[in-house]
Amino acid sequence: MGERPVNTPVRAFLGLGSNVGDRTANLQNAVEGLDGVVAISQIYETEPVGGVEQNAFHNIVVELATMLTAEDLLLRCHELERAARRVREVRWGPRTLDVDVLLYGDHRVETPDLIVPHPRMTDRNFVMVPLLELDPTLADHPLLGAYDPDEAIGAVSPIGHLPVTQE
Ligand code: GSY
Repeated sequence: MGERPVNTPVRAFLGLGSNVGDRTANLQNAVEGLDGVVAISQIYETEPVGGVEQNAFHNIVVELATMLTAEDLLLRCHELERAARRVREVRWGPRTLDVDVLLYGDHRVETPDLIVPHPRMTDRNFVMVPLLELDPTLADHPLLGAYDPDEAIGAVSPIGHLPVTQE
């Protein structure tokens, strides 16, 4: 895998989703557990993707300046999912919190546990719409394939921002 340059933070993007319980609170709690948050997209209410009948998701994308390696960032994502008391559910089914590493700078990562860029991200409007809201130039990211909103799956609509957290 590509390593993080020593002492230089990496610009990483995480995709977060929830469709069980208080969806916005689940996202807010997760964001509060992250270090190095640079920007947070609006919350989007999104049509479930994956074929299982279930509630609409709330999705956001978060930009980080992180000193973690990609693998440690993935471990942090898993900790946040555990903290949300996520239980291992039906594949593609409902979940209190899902946190995916979408991009890790310009690094390609391929380990048994993690593939970055996230392999299906350009097929999914619930990922690409909040990502491009944060930085439209990411449509030209060297490691991403073409994104066509009309070809990608799942309707999305913005519903506002997470409550601002006071330090
Ligand atoms: O891949 C993340 C979990 N997930 C989602 C999601 O976050 N949003 C929508 N709209 N559909 C989803 N299907 C799965 S699985």
